[in-house]
Amino acid sequence: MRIQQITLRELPLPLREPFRISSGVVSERRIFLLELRDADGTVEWSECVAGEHPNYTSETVETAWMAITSWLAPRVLGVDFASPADVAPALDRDLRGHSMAKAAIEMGSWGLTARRSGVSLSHLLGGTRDRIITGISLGIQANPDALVARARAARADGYQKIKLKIMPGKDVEYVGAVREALGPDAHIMADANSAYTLAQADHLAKLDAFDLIMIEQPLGQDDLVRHAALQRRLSTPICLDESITSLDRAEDMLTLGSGRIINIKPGRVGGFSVSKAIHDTCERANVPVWCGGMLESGVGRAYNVALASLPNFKLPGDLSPSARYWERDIVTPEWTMDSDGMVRVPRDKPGIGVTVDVDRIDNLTVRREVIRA
Ligand code: OSB
Ligand code: MG
Repeated sequence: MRIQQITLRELPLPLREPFRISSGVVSERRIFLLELRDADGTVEWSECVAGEHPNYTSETVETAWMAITSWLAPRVLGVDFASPADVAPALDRDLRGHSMAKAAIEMGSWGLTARRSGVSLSHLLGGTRDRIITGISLGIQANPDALVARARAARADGYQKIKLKIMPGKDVEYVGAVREALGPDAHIMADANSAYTLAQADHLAKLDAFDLIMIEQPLGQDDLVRHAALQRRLSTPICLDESITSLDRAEDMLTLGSGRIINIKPGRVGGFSVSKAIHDTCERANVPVWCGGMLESGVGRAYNVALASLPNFKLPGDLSPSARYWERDIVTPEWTMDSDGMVRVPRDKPGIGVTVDVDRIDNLTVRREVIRA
């Protein structure tokens, strides 16, 4: 593989409804796409999942755009890579941070390689699943009744896991109302996006009463030590999201007992090579993983679906179908969910398995930059 040209594009895509987490709200995603062109003319698309504001990680669309154009793209353009596994080390050498920017190129290299080889991305990664168990992530609502209504609708749609965003003041009462409404068999979890401190451990322990499958990232975004202390006080398993930024941090979690589950988002850890390494390490340690989401368009979703087809992705992913997010997605076919809450892995199609609707993207694009070898 030798990437000759990378085209960056930004296109605003309004969410069907605003998505609120403890640290902020987004109503319109700034979708950030890369189009990678190989020396042999093959093209594949990837997505940079950086946010509008630095409220989830420190990266944003602006910082990622700068990192890719100034530092990262020049490291891969015109360079022969025997394997996409060689791309991450080339991007990481003496270049700290910027994981989502790196991941957009690194994952694109896997997509491009799959496309060139005529195999599906899932096959190239070593995936084994044909269908992914699917969950939904419900944003913070104005009151418990509004959340219950959305949770009921999600259950009726077939989602196999319902994740409730929480924050201080919108937690025990909200989660309790959903458990009460859906009954004891529903798979429910909560995600705090770092909204609590260890001083609130007694309060968080009240969530143990609701038999949640996990609580995601209750404490600091870079914390492992306090999560270990909190895990000793909770019966509910802690799942780490923000805190796991590398294979080292995943190993630290296992060593310290900071959690029992990992949400792998390939953008957060710098791409597929690290995602696979975390997956393999967790598999050996008997720790299940699942694939999180960043409100991706159908392009980013293709990468998440391929990753989630690896065997230790044992829990439902935040991989909802296109219609949960968008009036209309930018890929054909759109991502759909079967009535039993499963998303199909396009293992019979080359590359990422969906086609980008280029005419539509051209109309939506508000910023474009081409970089050549
Ligand atoms: O914490 O998992 C999170 C979206 C933006 C930032 C952080 C998170 C999320 C989600 C969305 O939960 C999941 C999805 O894409 O459906
Ligand atoms: Mg999360």
